[in-house]
Amino acid sequence: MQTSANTGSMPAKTYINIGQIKSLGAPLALPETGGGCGTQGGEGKASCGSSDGPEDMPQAIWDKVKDHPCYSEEAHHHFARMHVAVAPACNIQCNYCNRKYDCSNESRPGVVSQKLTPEQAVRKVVAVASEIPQMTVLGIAGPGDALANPKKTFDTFRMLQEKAPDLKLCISTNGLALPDLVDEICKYNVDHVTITINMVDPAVGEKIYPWIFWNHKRLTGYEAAKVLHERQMLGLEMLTARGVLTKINSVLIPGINDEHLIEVNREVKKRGAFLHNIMPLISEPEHGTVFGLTGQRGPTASELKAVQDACMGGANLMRHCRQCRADAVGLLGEDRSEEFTLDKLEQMDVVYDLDKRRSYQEKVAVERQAQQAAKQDALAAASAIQTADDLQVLVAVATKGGGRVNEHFGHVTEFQVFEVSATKALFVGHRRVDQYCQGGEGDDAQLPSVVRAINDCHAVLVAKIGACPKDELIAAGVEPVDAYVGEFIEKAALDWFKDYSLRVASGSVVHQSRGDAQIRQGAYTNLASSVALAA
Ligand code: CLF
Ligand code: SF4
Repeated sequence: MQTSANTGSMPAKTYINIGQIKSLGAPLALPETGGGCGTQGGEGKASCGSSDGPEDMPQAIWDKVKDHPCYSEEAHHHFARMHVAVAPACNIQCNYCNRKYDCSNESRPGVVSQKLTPEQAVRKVVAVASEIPQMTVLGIAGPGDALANPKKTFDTFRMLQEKAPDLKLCISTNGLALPDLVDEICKYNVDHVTITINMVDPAVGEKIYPWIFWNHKRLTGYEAAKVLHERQMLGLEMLTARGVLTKINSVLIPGINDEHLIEVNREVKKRGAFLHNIMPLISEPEHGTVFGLTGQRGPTASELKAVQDACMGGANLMRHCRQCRADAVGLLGEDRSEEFTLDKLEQMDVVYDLDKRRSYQEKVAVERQAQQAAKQDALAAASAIQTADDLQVLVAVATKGGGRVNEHFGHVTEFQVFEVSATKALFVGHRRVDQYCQGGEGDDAQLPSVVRAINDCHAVLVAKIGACPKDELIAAGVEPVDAYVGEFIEKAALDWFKDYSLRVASGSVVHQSRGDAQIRQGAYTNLASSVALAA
C-alpha cells in the first residue's frame, strides 16, 4: 500500500486551513452503477467506526467490517492485521515512492525488511495467527503492487483459504491491473479491496505519476495519468457491482491535490466506495523519492483535518490509518514484524489454534459492548451540561490498546486524538512520537517534539506522567490528566470535557483556541505494546 509521511519543521506557509474549504454540502447522487449492497458508499460520517454498528448498516456489511481494523475505527482498538511482502514489482511509478529504501526503524508503505515467497508467507501467517489471536486480517500491500504480482498474490490466498480459513483477506492496489483481475479477487473471497486514487483529473495525475507500464508499453505524462484514472474508476465500479467492499486511499500532497481530493471523494462515493482514507504525504529527502528530493512537503495536522472535514457529506472517512509497512504485523500503530522473521519462524512450533482465536474474539465482543455502554452513559452526562454551542476540543490519549487510557506518557510512541464536545467523542487521528522515556529515564531532548505533536490538543489523558513533562505540557497550554486510568477512552474524554466545560463556565479557565501540530510519520513502532486483553 502506498503513501508516505512527512515532516521536518512546521511550514511557514500553509496551503489550506480549516474554514477555507467548503464542505460538500448537499447529499451526493446515489451510485449509478452496480450496487452490491456491500459497497454502497457511506453517508458521510466523520469517520467510520466507533458508533457504527449493526443498526447503521446491513447485517452482511457489518459482518464484513466489525473485526477489520482498517474498516472499523472501533475494531482497530482490538483487532490486528498483518501484511505479507510477496508482491515486489510495480506497474507504475509514484513520485512519493522509493522501494529501495529500507530501515527497520521506519514504518511507512513500500518499506519491508524481507520479501517472501507465497509458501514462506503462508507459514508466517499461520505462525502469527497462532501467536496473536486478535489478528483477523491478512493483507497484501506490496512492497510493490499486489495486482502487478498476480501469481504470487493469488497463490498466497489460495493456500491460506485452506490453512487459515477464518482470516479475512485484503488487498491493496494502485488499480491499473484491477479490471483484469476482479474475477480472481472474487474467486478467492477477497472481500476488502483498497485502491489508491490520488486524482480524478489526469492534469493533476501527471504531477504525481511520471509513468505507468500498460499493455506492454511505458506511457508517460497526461496519457499515463488518463489511462490510470480510467482503469481505477472501471475497477471500482466492477468491484461495487460484485459486492466487494472498497476503500479508497488518497495521499494528500499540498499544492498538488489538496482541494482536488474533495472531488475525488465525490467521484468515489458515486461509484460505491465504502470508505475514503485521506493520508498525509510522507516526504523526506533521505527517502530518495522525487517529492522528497524536490522539497515537496507533507501537510500539517490541521491541513489534513481541513481536507478530511471538507469531505464530510461524501464517502465515509477513515481517519485511523497508520500508513503501514508492507510487512507490518500487529495492531495498527504497533509493528511486531521483528518477532516473526524467517529465521525465528524456523524455530517455532506452529499450531493453528482456532479455539484460542475464537475465545479471544468472544472476550472482545463482551469488552466492546461494555465500551459502547460506557460511552453512551458518558454522552448522556456530557450533553446534560450547559456549554457554549461551539465548545469543542481535541484531546490526546495515551493507550496501549483495548480502547482504554492505559499507557504512561513516557512510553507512548503514538497518541490517539479525539474531537470532543457535549455530543461526541470522535477519533480523528493519531500522532506518532519518539518515545520520551528510554530505560526508565526521560529524554528531555525528545520532549519538545512530543509536545509539538499534540500542540493542537487541549488535554492529554495518560495513565501516569512525570513532573518534568507535566510542567512542559502545562507551559505549552496542554493539560496533562491522569485521573482516568484504565477507563474507556471515550468515557474518559467526555468526563474530562464535562469537567472542563464547568471550569470554563465558572470562569476558572479561559477557553482558548490551540495552535497547529506537527505530523511525525515514520516513527519507530516496534516498542508499542500489545493489547490489554489477555489472550
Ligand atoms: Fe492492510 Fe490495507 Fe487491508 Fe488494512 S492496511 S491491505 S486495508 S489490512 Fe490499514 Fe495500514 Fe492504513 Fe492500509 S492502516 S496503511 S488502511
Ligand atoms: Fe510505490 Fe507502486 Fe505503490 Fe506507487 S503504486 S506507491 S510506485 S509500490
